[in-house]
Amino acid sequence: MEPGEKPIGHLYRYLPVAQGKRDTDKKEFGPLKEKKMKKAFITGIDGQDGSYLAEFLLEKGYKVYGMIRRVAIEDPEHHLWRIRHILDKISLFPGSIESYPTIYKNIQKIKPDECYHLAAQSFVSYSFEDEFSTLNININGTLNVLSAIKEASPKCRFYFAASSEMFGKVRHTPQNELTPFYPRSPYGISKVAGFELTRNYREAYGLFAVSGILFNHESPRRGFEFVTRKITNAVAEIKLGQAEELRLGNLDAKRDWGFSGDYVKAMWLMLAQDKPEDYVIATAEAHSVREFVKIAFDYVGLNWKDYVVIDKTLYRPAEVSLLMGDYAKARKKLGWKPTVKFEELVRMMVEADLERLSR
Ligand code: F7E
Repeated sequence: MEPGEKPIGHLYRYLPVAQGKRDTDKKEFGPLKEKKMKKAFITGIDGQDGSYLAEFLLEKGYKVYGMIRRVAIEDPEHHLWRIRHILDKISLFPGSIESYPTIYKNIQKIKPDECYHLAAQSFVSYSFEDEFSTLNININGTLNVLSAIKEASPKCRFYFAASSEMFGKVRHTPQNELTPFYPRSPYGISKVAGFELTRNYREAYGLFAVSGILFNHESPRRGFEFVTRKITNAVAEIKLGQAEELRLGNLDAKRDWGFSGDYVKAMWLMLAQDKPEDYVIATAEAHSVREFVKIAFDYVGLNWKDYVVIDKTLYRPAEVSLLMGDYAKARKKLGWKPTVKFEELVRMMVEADLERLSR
């Protein structure tokens, strides 16, 4: 917050550091305890993964800082619903990954022990419509965060949210850390650039910087534009008589879908290792969009064929047909494995949407 600027609504109390109110923190935790607490800085804290990660790190005893866009502060009900329940336990800064000065300022002030860079334009479909902003935000955003850490807090451990979309058109299944990249979308290309930047900052400047190559991961907090949430939300609406059909694109695409809550633990484990290395995080199972649809409709006792309409305009100009990850390295070195199976994930999401829409 700039000097002289007025606090924005009730978020005033959620921005203690940004407003130079650090003694509030001291009162809460005491100077000694605060010193011992690890500090984590999360970009994209208001997204699906950011919210689970913030909860996880709070439970581990971290002091959690997040950067959110000014638009989120202006409209917290709409933008901060995933972290509403922990707003009084975290410190939020307004800022954008597109602006080097804001990131530098925040990182210099906080001096975090760990930085989780999750913020991005993450909707693959949209990246075909606006490839310029996707590449700009995702590539420059990652460069800005890496550079700010190098300059302001070089001991800070850095996590980059890479993606299975980097594999794109695959020749071998399953994919692991050695599988070559062949991205099929501006989004995938931007993530390859972020992955390479992360590697280069590790090798050239000695940062503890790692990439988690995460396959699709979902939850009841998933954005409504992604196919899983679009399906579970529509299934709940149809069941409750609030909608009549569900329009979808390619039902044959296969993905390796896991639970976001499991995947954030892997991010933390990657930064807790002695050596910085990249890891694939997945479930090693692939299912089609059609299977997801069928299980979701079956769960509420409806036949999906009566409601799903194929809409060719929802097909992508270049599709990724099949992704399935081999997480053997993460299992061996991090001791990580997924705990939520595919069918359980679908049920969890349908149940949550039914519950929300019935309120
Ligand atoms: O699409 C097909 C679509 O948008 C999955 C992001 O988190 O995971 C995600 O990327 C599949 C595609 O996710 C619709 O063509 C059919 O084959 O849910 P999605 P995504 O593109 O796989 C990766 C790992 C990331 O890193 C990304 O950030 O579903 N599909 N019909 C559809 N997809 C959508 N969105 N909407 C449809 O109507």
